[in-house]
Amino acid sequence: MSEKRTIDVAATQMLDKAKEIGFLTTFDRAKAQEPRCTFGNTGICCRICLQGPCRILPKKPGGNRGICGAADYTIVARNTVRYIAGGASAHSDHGRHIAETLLHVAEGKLKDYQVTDTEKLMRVAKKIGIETEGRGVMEIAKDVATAALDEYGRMHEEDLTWITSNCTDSRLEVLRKTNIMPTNINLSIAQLLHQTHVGNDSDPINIIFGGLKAALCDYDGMALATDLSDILFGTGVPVVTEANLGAIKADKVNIALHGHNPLLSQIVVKAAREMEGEAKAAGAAGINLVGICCTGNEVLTREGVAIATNFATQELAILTGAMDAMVVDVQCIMPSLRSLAECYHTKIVTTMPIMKIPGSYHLAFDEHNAINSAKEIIRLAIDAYKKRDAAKVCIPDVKNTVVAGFTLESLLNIFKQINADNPIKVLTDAIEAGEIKGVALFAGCNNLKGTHDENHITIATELAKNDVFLVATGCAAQAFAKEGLLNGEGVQKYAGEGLKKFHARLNAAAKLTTELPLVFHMGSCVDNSRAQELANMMAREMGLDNRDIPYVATAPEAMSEKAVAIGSWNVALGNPVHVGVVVPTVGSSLVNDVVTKIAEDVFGGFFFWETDPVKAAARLVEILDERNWKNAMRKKAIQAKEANQ
Ligand code: NFS
Ligand code: SF4
Repeated sequence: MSEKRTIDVAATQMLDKAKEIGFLTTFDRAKAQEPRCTFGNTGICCRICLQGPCRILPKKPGGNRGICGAADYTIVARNTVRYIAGGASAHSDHGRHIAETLLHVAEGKLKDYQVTDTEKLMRVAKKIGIETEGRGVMEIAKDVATAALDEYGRMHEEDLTWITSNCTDSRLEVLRKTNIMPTNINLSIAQLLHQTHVGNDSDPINIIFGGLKAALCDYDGMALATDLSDILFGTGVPVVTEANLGAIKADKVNIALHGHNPLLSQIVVKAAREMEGEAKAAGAAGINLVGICCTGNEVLTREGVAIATNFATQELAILTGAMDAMVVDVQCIMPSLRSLAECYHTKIVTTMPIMKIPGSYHLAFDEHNAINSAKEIIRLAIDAYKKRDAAKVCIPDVKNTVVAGFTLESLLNIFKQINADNPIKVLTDAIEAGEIKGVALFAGCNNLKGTHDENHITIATELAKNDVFLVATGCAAQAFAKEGLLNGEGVQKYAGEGLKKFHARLNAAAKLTTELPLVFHMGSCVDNSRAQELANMMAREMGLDNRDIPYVATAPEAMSEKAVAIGSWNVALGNPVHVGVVVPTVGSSLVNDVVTKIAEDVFGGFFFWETDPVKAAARLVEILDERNWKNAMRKKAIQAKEANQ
């Protein structure tokens, strides 16, 4: 564990304050967990049945296997894929919730939601093969929602629609040949839990392939979540806002939107705009919404709401003393928020039936009465504001300008200003000309096994220096937002000459009121599907399978089960994936070799672990160089062959 806690100046100030007043934060708790148990750390501890925990003790006679006889490779493989099952459940359940909402909108059952982006609805309908000609918007929306819901429980063996309609043909062939193409999200996840039950599958390869199948369900669930959220709430366009704890305003009613599901937060944004008057009547200058984690990314992308902070520093937003309410939905919400809030006037409001915190205020969010639910929450915040203790307020004066909202559509719109007929060619041409080396996706969390945000920033600046085009989602994108990488100054500071030239061309064409950022913020973690769509477009344009395109992914501070699922489907879809923490597969050299080496032969994609951010960046650049070199050679060979004919 690193000695330095964070590279975030605002967070450092708040952590010093926490120390001063004797608060223990997640940073202290991370320290308290050291040293870690080697068995757990490397993945060779099994707790799958009640005879466990069984650990692999190679030197003890009889100890080199679990009580049932499970070897290290079985235990490691099972543990790993169970992370995937957890992640895929979270993402796909989120998608299901959105799909249900769209269905109910189409059926006229929900008055507070609408189809906002009909253009996207039409595009998605066409993509998945739903007739649009001469049909009404609600009719089409109903079919799209039904098709999405069918992914979860269809009884017929048909490949999942969002995978087949997004992936390239050559990639679909790989997925089918390797027998990992799912036909039913819920089935594959349940089957994976069955597969890894005590006394079931002990073949590590078979277990890993079962895991990849569930990982593809994670991809499918998030791809449909992105599409349907855009249909319901609009597809984001470039927005300018700010990020870091300095976005919290001393003179306003501050409400943090935290979690992942946009169904509630979108309505809170709407309600807040209508309730400025009530806040003013309470003596505040108005209502200030800020985002944390992926709910924050959702409302940033669509509504330009500022970012307060990311996962590891969520508690610190309360420590500012000016957070009046924190409204949470699902995922990545620390249970510790409640006890911290007790020392302040802050109201923690849980809203979802599967996410409650003992002692916090639970307001069951009801889609049928969404706007009233949202107003009730805002009134709680206004009431809390009245009880705020001004003496306790201490907001770090730290924030950066953020240019975000780069859904794939809005990014392509910029490319379109240069090449109206074939926008993606703007990117692939720049790669083929050697101006930029390729694309790197930054995804995932914070992990306090390292210094908060350090891996994100170091790897991104190193890649920028090496002319890599950068896109980001999740808490990685929020790290960049806070540290000033999501604005034009970031380009001047960190980009190499080639990347600078490419950006200059985009800036000239985009004609926005502000310069484009160094890293393009593509949204929340479910929006990794947007980045994958970008990769698929690159593959189609370059006439290559995904295994050959200069595209890499990195999760510099991966933490959640969802991150494991995302990384795994990236590998299955042909992408090299860096992870910046040591993962619990290293306890079995066999499993570790399969996911870091053999995976490349089968899928083209593979994992690599590297905790040193400079080394990780160098390796990512090397991979891009290698793919570019191979493509250039291939092109030369074709040209030579053509010349000989
Ligand atoms: Ni992704 Fe987004 Fe953050 Fe990690 Fe959690 S908020 S869904 S899981 S911690 S990036
Ligand atoms: Fe031990 Fe086997 Fe049970 Fe795992 S499944 S806890 S290795 S007996």
